Amino acid sequence: MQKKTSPKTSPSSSKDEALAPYRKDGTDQPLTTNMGLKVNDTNNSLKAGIRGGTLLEDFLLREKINHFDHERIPERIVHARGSAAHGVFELYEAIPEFTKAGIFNDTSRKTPVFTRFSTVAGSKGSTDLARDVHGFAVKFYTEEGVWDLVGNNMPIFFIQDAMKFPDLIHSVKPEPDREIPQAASAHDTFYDFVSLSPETLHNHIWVMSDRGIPRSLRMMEGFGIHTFRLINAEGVAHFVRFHWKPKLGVRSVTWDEAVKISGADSDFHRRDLWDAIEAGQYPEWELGLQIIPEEDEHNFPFDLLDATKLIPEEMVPVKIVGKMTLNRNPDNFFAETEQVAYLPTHMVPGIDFSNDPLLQGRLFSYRDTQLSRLGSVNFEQLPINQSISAVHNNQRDGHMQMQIPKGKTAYFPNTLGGGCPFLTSIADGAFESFTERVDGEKIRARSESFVDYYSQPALFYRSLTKWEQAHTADAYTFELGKVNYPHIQLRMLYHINQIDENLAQKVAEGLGLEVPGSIDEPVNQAIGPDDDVEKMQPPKKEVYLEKSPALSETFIKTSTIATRQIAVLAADGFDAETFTAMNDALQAENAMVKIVAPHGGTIRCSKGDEHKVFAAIMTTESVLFDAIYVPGGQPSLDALLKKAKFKKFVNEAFMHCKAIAVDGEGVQLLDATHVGDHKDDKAVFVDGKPKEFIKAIAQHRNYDRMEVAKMIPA
Ligand code: HDD
Repeated sequence: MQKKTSPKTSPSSSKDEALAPYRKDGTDQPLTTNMGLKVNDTNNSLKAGIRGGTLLEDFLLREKINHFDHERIPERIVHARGSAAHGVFELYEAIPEFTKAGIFNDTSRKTPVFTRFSTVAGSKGSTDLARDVHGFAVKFYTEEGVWDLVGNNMPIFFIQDAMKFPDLIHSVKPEPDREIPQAASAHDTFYDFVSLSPETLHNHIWVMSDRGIPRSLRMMEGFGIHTFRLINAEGVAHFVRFHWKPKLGVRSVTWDEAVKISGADSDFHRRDLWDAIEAGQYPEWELGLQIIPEEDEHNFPFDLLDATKLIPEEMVPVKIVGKMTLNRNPDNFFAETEQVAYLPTHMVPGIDFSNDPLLQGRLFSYRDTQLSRLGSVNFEQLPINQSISAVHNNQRDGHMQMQIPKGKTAYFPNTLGGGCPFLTSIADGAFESFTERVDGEKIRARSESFVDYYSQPALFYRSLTKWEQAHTADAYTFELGKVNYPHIQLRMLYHINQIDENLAQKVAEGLGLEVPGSIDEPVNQAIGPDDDVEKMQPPKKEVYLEKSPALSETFIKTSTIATRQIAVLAADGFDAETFTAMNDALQAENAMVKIVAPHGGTIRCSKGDEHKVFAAIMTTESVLFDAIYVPGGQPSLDALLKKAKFKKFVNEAFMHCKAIAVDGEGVQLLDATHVGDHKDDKAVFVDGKPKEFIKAIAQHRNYDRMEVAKMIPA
């Protein structure tokens, strides 16, 4: 057999170019059937007489309806609700000492990416504002093959072993008898499961915190969660955890806003991502690595293979190595966002798995699920899923085979095909699994090193600011308040008390219950009937780090207000001068300034110029905006004061601790609301003050106002 060597491939550097031949554009084209037959009527079926029955012969009718009847595919079993965008990953500095992966060695590359964000529990059409973990899946089309980093916006997961995944998901999905509730964890079955599976408590407290309700998909961190491996050219491995750090900082909405946004605009996140990219405001995340030498594996007070534990950044710093920019919206939601298939097994040389038992199970699940979702083993031939590096192998046929493999041979080894496609040596870039030494007895059990369920939720809670803690306590109270079984509420209170006694006390008060000192059921259902129950009971929490500032949303500092939505409340006759000064200042910072008026269409300023109204007050809500500005002008104020919803708009923004600025007569609107008594608030600006207003918007909220805000009935 002839020995071949790897040719230097020059794959298309751009996924965009690779997708081009698949794009279809009907502009200036005749309407045809699927066979290219031109059509002169697509409105009427073929009938036996003008008022007669439709003929079976009507193949035009049958083709059109038959295709329509089969337009839907099953939604993802989890992460069904999602939004995605194309972009690029650029490396800041090569790291050959850690990995031979091309993507981490060549700073001249612009690796195309396709990134999909999602919620977990809800259906495809559910609200974006569900309190939930958010998926953060990145497909890197690298020159060596596709690498998928399929992560979430939280650095840990609910469970430690993939074996429990179906149980976790069945418990959080709508209850099977009544299919209620949609896209919500606040129900009996979820808390029955969580309270019996204390390994879930860490991810659970993250969901209860503001991280569960992001302001924007562009303002979330992302995490690969599991410990992976980086392998360098010498075959030396380091453990690694992947982090995405958003340039816009981490920001959230309040629960009250989330509930209201779900009604006002349930596509809030999807629209926000789309609009920002269309406006050229491309979201960016830096990629960071926590790198741990193999020999340090056991130097932590937790197990690196346990996906319910994070590695505090104070223990292992995050090394920033590159940047992802999302710069192009998909052309077609179904073809791209729906059909994209992320597989943790889409891996490239220089990166590898660890023995994390959650990751190991995922390695099976994702390929498997595409069969019921996309319907064929050929799903990787779909344009969005194709690699930009050449694909040749002996896999053949199957539903919807799109390729026409040439030649006689579809097996290896062969001589009739000249030994092709041929094998590549490791030195020439073939994938090689890390040669880890494995020695152990076959065993179906959980490692004792995984049995610590309270230390990290407690660390997380201790590391939050006062207002983050308050929101978290409210979220527990809300969620458990929806549980109909006191024994489940009590089991949860028992666990929360192990995490933090003050937190448990607050939640218990809200529920009207006492925190129990003990509970009857064994609380560690990770164990089986044959395990040593005593040994595997959750121990008390350990404090190995008092606080990890990186766990608070306030950790990533940012002063930008780019893409923040500013509502200008105005009507005919608003003051042109002060409006122009404020508008110019906000636009200069790339904020999105939008006039909300008593009616749609246009309004005129004091100079007589026409200004386009973004929304009539009746069609929008305060919760959809980040800040409010009210220009002066008596005729404008007279009109605003006649509609009560403008007052509600302002009261709500104040209650949600947002920045509010007014100029001149604009103060009359404040005086007609609860803000009138709080004009000295540090994020309320009488007489404009664009600079200070901008600073306050960048702070996102003035939570010093929290206690006052609680008293506002909005
Ligand atoms: Fe998963 C989808 C993230 C554990 C089984 N998962 C899915 C998506 C994300 C994650 C972001 C959506 C991808 C997309 O946008 O299409 N999943 C995670 C993370 C996990 C995790 C961060 C733990 C660290 N998942 C996990 C386990 C299993 C699955 C343990 C099964 C044993 N996940 C699936 C799935 C999905 C999926 C059923 C549904 C759709 C898909 O795969 O393509 O296979």
